[in-house]
Amino acid sequence: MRALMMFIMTCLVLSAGCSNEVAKTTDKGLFHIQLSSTEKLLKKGRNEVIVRVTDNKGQGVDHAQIEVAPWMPAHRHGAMWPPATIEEGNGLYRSVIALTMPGHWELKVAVSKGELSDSTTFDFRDVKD
Ligand SMILES: [Cu+2]
Repeated sequence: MRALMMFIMTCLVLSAGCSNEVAKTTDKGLFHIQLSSTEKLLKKGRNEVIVRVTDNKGQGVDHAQIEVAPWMPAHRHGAMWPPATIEEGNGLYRSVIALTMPGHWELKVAVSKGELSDSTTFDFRDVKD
């Protein structure tokens, strides 16, 4: 049991800090958001991130408004440039996120489509240079 807990904890830490793919369901449960990158998620500087948005049936959500907002809680500031997000089709959106410093960053991703809007916040505890 203890070993299992350790295993789960390690996976959680890895999925938040080390991998280049993370996924979460939005706060109201309306959408599922997956972030992925060919490089580490996230690093200081320029990050090109694919945002995949699916609904509760696993279908890609097209023509949604996607807002990506980085925030550094310890210093109470965001990014110098708001991330640009471009729709690619099939529920995929490409976002360029420029982070000005290493450290703990939060990334709030908000999705709105028609009457529906929902968001979630991803946590990146150790953004490196
Ligand atoms: Cu800062």
